[in-house]
Amino acid sequence: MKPTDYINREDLYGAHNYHPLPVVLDRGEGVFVWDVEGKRYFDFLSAYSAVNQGHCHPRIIKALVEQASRLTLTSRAFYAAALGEYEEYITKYFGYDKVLPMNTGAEGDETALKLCRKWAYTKKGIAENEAKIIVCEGNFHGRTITVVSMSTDPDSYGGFGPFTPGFIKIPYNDIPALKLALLDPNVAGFLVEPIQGEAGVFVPDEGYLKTAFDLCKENNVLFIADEVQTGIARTGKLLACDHEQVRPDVLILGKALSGGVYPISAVLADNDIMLCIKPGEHGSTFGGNPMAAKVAIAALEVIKDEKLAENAERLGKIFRAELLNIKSDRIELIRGKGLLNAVIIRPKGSQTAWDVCIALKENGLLAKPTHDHIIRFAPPLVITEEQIMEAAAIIRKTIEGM
Ligand code: IF1
Repeated sequence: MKPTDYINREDLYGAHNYHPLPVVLDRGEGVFVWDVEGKRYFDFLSAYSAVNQGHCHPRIIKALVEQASRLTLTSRAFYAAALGEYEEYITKYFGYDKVLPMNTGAEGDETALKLCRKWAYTKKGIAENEAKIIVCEGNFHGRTITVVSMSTDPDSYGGFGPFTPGFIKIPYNDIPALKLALLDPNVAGFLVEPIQGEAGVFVPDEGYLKTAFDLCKENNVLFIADEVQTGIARTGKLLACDHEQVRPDVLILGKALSGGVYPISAVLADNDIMLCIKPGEHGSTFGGNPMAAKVAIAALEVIKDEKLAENAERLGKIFRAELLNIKSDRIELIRGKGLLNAVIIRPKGSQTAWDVCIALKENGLLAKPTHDHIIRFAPPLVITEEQIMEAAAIIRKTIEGM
């Protein structure tokens, strides 16, 4: 089969809810993926930061395979040997009393919203059905109806109404707007991404998260961090909130919690909050299954043992410096933290970020445009200095040649 045969088959039998770059991948290892014709690429998307530990990390795959042949799923109707081990491991790792395991990031966000509402009624004393949660314009938290109800992106919410009520939308990185919204006594939570991914790796001003956190505390409002994309070493710290020494009341993780081998998400909180949800009030068939438990432990061990946060911090600086060296009027701005970076492309004629990504692909590097003019660069965190220099050279050659 030729690449176009694979593409046409997906087109014919799959829903058209994506518009992929025309490359058909078949194999991955570390920072590299190979297409069906055997051509090798640097993966500078890392499955939207799910593959922080690199493709097919041997330690994570070993955990997966071992547990797969032992016990995969029990449901939560019974206890499972692996679950408690994982719960103890992850809560100590991130420093919270409790974890609630789910599968996808969107489910993690949904779980956090439900937890926040329960807490509002049982602890804060808000009247039933009156709780409000503040969210930020430009957010991305997933694809479910409630989650797109929070969205301000017409592509995400358009045509999917009616929507879930109870959200107040304020501009991101805007403390006065947050102060104003917090005047409403029915506010129970503030849900925020420490860096907005979909908005184009939008890094807020220094001090924004800390000030927002303090304001939430003053108003007895839960600070809920969606670290599905920014968490697990991506931005140069274990959590992006660590850059400002903020400890969220509710922490949502996903993506790299599995190293990209399996859908695993989690919500972490202390007892006072987490125990507001009682037996039978929330759950999932697959959430916290034995395979997920073992995979997540291995994925988190790799982050620590291979010092991936430190690597992201160090190589992120080198990478941004290399990008700044590119001599091209096509680059408007470079921004990011650790190895979550974006280049804003200045349009030229009809050429967009998409065309740049096509050219990058031809030169052996995969990246994905977001919006018309932004390219996200987020390689696996196991990348070496030599590899990042090679990748930066590809980006330079490509952009300078356009
Ligand atoms: C897609 C973006 C990234 C997320 C945050 C929750 C979720 C995501 C902060 C939901 C998911 C993804 C999913 C992916 C595109 C993508 C994305 F461009 F849309 F913004 F990563 F940058 N919170 N992000 O970023 O997690 O339910 O998907 O497991 O194809 O929709 P999920």
